[in-house]
Amino acid sequence: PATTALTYASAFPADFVFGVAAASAQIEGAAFEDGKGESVWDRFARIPGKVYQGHTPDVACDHYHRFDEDFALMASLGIKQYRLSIAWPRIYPNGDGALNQAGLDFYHRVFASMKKHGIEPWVTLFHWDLPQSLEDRGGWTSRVTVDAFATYSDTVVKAFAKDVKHWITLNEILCFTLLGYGTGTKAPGRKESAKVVNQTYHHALLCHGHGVRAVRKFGGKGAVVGLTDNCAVSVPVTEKPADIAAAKAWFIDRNAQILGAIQAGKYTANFLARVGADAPDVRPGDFALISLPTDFLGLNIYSGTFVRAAKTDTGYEALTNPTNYPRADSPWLRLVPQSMYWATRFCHEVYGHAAIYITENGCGYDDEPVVNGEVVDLHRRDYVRAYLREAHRAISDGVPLNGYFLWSFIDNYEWEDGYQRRFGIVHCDFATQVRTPKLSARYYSDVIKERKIL
Ligand code: GBH
Repeated sequence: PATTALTYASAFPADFVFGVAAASAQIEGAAFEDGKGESVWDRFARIPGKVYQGHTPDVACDHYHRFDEDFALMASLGIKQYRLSIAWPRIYPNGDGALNQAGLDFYHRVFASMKKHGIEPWVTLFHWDLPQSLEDRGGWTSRVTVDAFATYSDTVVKAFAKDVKHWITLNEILCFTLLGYGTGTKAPGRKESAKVVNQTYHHALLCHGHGVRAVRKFGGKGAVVGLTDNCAVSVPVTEKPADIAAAKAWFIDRNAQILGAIQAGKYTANFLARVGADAPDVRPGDFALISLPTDFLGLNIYSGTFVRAAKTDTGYEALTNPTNYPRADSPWLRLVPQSMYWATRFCHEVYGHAAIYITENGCGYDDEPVVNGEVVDLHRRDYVRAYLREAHRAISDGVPLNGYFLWSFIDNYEWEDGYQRRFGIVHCDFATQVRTPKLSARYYSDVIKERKIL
């Protein structure tokens, strides 16, 4: 007998935001045009051995010159929300000091084009392209960067308040601090002590606070602001209460230094006990700024760690995935769709944000050739569908998850992996700059149109 059931075709709420995301250094190119200053990634890419085959962000997707055609393509796919970032070195080539009007003019053109194509901007103030001049003065280890960011964020929010209603302060604080100053695998490639690294993310937290303050002061009516965090994600090995409780305890411990500190308005006792003498130096007034109320929490969700209940001090045990656990070509990107459900649910339960947006979710693969005018990326279609199902499940269980941005709109400069690793739903031929929407773009376009999982 026939069945008409299509359980997972459940609809998303009418106001659920479906978007795509990208970042300035990864797509714009024009790295030295119209007065843009050098960024730490422009410098880092030229250090031999740091980036795959020495690839640089010099040209990337040439979005700087092609944004209008890119927004036309976005619109043709039915995408009406786009998360982008502003390149700090375009606005202040030296990080502070002289303002570069040509940099502001570029983003005025970008926002005008988005408006023409019916696309709403979600703007990240900082997505890793620190002006090299600030790095030369200590970078994230120094309060000089915090003061410079305060001026930069005031300038940018003031300049674009008419065009932008959704602001994100910083992208993934722990990523650019731990990997930029600890392991040295991202720009600026430094290997500092734990004490110094901890100071870098304290400074980044202060910048988050300055960003929030800038939006409150200059954002105008209806402006909202939040942080985008790459929270550590735990997934209970079974959905029995004991494993869920263990996964939640791990989640609280592992997210203490960013989300925990913002919520508590201080570094928590547990966290301070863990870092001991390496605790960041905190000045009076720091946490008043850091814990300013925000309107939403942005989460970049890609993968997760399995956790189960155990007879340990903490009551939990985190498991290491065996090498044959399925993953994308990025080795860290194990395919764990349930991370979408548990990350948003634990964030909601632990921190109580009024609204959560997935500001990134996606997967990277190395070989995705265009064959007969097509890229049949069924692997990405599967990934997106599986994670969206878990997003829908979170909403059904009462999590205030209000939107989802797919990373990324187009293949781009994947940091130390260069142009080798492709995250786009649109293929970019970096030699010719020809764009080809992949099968996943058509799929996502249909999902957006019908507002349900197809
Ligand atoms: C995002 O970070 C970024 O925001 C975005 O710019 C980027 O293009 C996208 O992901 C895809 O990578 O080297 O084993 O220590 C994703 C979260 C967390 C991924 C840290 C890389 C380093 C793993 N990142 N992770 S490891």
